[in-house]
Amino acid sequence: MHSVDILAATSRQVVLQTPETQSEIFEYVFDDTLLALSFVTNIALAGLTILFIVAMGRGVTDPRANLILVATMLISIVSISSYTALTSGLTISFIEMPAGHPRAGEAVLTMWGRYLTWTFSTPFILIVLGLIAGSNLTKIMTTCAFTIAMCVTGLAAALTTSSVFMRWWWFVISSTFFLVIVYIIMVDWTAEAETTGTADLFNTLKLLTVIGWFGYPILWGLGVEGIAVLDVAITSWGYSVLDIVTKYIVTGLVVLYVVKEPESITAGTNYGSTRKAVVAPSDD
Ligand code: RET
Repeated sequence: MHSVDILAATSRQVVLQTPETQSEIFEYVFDDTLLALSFVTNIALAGLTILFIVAMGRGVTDPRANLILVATMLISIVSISSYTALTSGLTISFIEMPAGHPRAGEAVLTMWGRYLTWTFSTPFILIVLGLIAGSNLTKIMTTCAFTIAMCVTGLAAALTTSSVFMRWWWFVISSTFFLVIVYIIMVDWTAEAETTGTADLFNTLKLLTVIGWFGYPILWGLGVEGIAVLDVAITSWGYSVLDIVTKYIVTGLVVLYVVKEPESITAGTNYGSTRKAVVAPSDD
């Protein structure tokens, strides 16, 4: 073979090994059926969850109950966008791992869009939990700020290529923020839910959330971002299954409770009004 042909063949192989353009990444995702299914399943589930909330929430009149329903819907709205971005290859990159990483020097598929979009979805999960517990604005805002910090530093951990130490240092920072959230859920909100009268539902949501959320850093550590004992498709399915528990199952339980508009979560027509005398118009 002519040396130019050999060169062309070799470079084609390199392109095949490390997809770079968005369309190459798109093709790569669909060549791996398991990986593609981990995305597409979640698009379908997020869509169904949105329809479920709309169908179930039609007759709800209390503004606080509606606020909880809108917040649950936003979790799935972010999710459908997040998984669409992953499927299209927009938020996936092949990133070269630094020396000391088990796959050092290799370009590894990184679903960085996951960490980015959790920044927008997890605050809504916490708003829902905080409202169900009957907590105050300060604590709800605190958990939202810490989850944003956790996700952004998690994104930094995944994208850092200068040194393995720095990747794990970001991981430690992110985990510290995570523990603040766990503390507020386990201590403050658990006690508040008791007083509010929502303890039954809250305790179930708490278990699903706290146990489910711990799964994410564990997967990060075991997957290609961390010590790389799990391959990309398995890691991706791991995250997708955790998403099913922490988003759609949590949403389902919340919606079934909230649509009955029990006194423990309602607040009357004046709730959230920005003017003193404005109340919702009555039906008569
Ligand atoms: C990372 C890695 C760095 C350390 C920690 C993490 C935690 C992530 C969590 C994500 C939860 C996501 C959810 C998404 C639903 O849409 C970023 C993996 C602590 C807890 C619930």
